[in-house]
Amino acid sequence: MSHQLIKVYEEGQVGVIQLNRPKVLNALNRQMVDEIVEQLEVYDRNPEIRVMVIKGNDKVFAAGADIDEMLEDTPLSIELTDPFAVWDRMTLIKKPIIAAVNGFCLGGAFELALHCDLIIAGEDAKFGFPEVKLGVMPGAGGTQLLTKAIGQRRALEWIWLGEMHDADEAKSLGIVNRVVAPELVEEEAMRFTHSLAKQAPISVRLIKEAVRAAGDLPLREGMRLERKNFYLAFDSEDQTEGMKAFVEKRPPNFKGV
Ligand code: CO8
Repeated sequence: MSHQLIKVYEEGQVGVIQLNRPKVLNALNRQMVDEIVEQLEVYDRNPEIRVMVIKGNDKVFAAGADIDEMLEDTPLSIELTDPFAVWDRMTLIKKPIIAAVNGFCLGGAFELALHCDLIIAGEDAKFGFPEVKLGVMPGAGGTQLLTKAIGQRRALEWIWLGEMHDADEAKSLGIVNRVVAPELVEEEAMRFTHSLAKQAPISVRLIKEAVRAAGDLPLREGMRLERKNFYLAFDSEDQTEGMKAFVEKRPPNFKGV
């Protein structure tokens, strides 16, 4: 698949997607979002890939949706083309997705990072939803994902005021997992993803499904799903390997089957 607005490469079992419109601070136009989601789906189907990373460059993750592209939109034009529907497909990705964030992570880009399972950020990262200042609002899941992450009152404050928030604040609220020096973001993200790629891949995806369901399902249904996934793990060779390795006092060698 050829890409124009993202770069794609693999490092071992980690698939990396780099946003690549540096002249406009990686502003996300519709083609770029389509390319990102299509590549995530390609990696999700590729048995050689166990974890994915989405990153910007060392100065900026992305400064939000492409404002120039939105200027001509009318209610009917976007109803008919439904450009944000592609975001639903991101919620169906089964393998882990890690966002590596330097610099601005605003608007649609913050939504992209919130759709990821974990965020590793540099001390220079700035998160926020400035849409209110443009007379609009988040449209790719921001009101839902931020609210689930930090609760209604704080989410309203962030989205109403449209201010930028630094990485330490985002970490203290549970939005960001790890904060490191700006020049170490990539290294830390790759270190993390390579160690995650060593875990049993079937366990990792079953865990993702169960944990993500906790945000949507009532407790009893969530527990039912967890139990089913636990039972399902016993159909994998990796379950036998993991338990055998423990008994034999050696590290496991997981194959993802
Ligand atoms: N869209 C288009 N172009 C942009 C964007 C953007 N979001 N952000 C920056 N650029 C362009 C600038 O126009 C400028 O281009 P040029 O050099 O041709 O003038 C270039 O990038 C560099 O930007 P600045 O000169 O402004 O750089 P500064 O360092 O002075 O400022 C800021 C950086 C503060 C990040 C500033 O660029 C800014 O405020 N950008 C807009 C941020 C914003 O409002 N983002 C939200 C957009 S709305 C949105 O995301 C809705 C989401 C809906 C669903 C998601 C769909 C993908």
